[in-house]
Amino acid sequence: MENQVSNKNNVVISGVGLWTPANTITNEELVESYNAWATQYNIDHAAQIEADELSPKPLSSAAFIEKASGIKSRYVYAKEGVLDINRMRPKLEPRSDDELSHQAEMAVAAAEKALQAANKTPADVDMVIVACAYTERSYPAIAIEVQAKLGIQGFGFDMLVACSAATFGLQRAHDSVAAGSAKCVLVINPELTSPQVNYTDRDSHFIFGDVATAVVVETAASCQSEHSFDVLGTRCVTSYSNNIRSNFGYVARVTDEDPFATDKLFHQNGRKVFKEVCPMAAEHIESHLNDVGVQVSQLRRWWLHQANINMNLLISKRLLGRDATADEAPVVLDTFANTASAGSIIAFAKNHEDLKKDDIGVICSFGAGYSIGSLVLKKR
Ligand code: CO8
Repeated sequence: MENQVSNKNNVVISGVGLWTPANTITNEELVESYNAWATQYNIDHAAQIEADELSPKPLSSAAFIEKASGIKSRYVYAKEGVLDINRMRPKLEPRSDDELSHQAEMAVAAAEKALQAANKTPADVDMVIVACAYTERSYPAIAIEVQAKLGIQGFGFDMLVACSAATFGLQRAHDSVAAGSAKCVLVINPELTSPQVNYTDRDSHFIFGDVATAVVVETAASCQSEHSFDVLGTRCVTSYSNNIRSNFGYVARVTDEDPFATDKLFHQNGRKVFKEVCPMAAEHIESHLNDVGVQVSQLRRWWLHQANINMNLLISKRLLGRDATADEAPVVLDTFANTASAGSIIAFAKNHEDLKKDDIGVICSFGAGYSIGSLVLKKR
């Protein structure tokens, strides 16, 4: 079933912006710090480990990380603290209520680039969606803070859909423009993931990076961009799963739990996620293409979610019957790692200007929830 509102306006994507933090952490740096932490832990807990009361912490390996995930390095908003074995988390300076929040700062930087690409100014925008995996506070919405900073009239709101936040946000933007409730929407994904990463968990310490992306969605009639895309269709689906979870939340105050305990950070059953999500994503893309009358063989580009290179290879191979080339399904995981909902948008930002008129591509995200979102785009 197509998640489509009746179209009053033709909707286009007219600009995309990518803001990349200045700091990087390579696999080697991360593994060296994790292994030093694990070794110290094992020394400190030698008696309990000997008595079988505790398990020793296993060592990590840069070679494993690259082979299992395709990740070589990641960007982080703040590097200080992450590699310090007495801290194992980033160190951010708190900001007062009168200062721009960290996430709004990231969002504004990406939004300005997207507006420039779309040849728009804040005066053209009337709706701001901040869509990401976490927001650093509940209210006022980060989107409204961004709206104020950029001087945008209209309205804004935040939405959280983990790795599918960007595509779900783009569907909200598309539907609003199609229905006429907004003329020009900024969908921004300030993915500040590092505060939620458990850098003492060997299975997940390497997965995530920080980044911000932004996309401008508007009517075809108002578009003045050099590179724009008709939105042929959007589709979102969710199916409940506990296999990717973070229990961090405001209720911890009254359940008397440690708000930063291991289960409050990102954790997953990665193998199960891999096995269950790949077929779901492949079927999702196939049926979406089918419903908008596009053959898989017609796809010029796949801007896929960037969680794991082997997942992307499997999904595209299932549909194409062969491996997709790097030109067909670009990978940004090696340098960005998994950036939650921003991954497919980074792939789009870095790989869309070469498409020719009428070339067709698909943006598809998949992740926690489970959630899957896609947009089929045609170059104008
Ligand atoms: N170093 C060395 N060895 C390791 C390491 C390591 N770092 N980690 C695991 N191993 C070992 C394991 O212990 C295991 O050993 P053994 O065979 O002896 O048991 C062996 O290597 C294989 O381990 P796995 O089975 O865990 O390894 P996989 O090959 O399955 O790869 C992956 C692990 C990379 C995690 C893989 O399963 C994967 O990518 N799965 C998909 C995960 C995914 O897409 N998740 C989506 C999460 S993102 C999301 O939805 C958004 C959440 C919101 C953002 C959160 C921000 C913080």
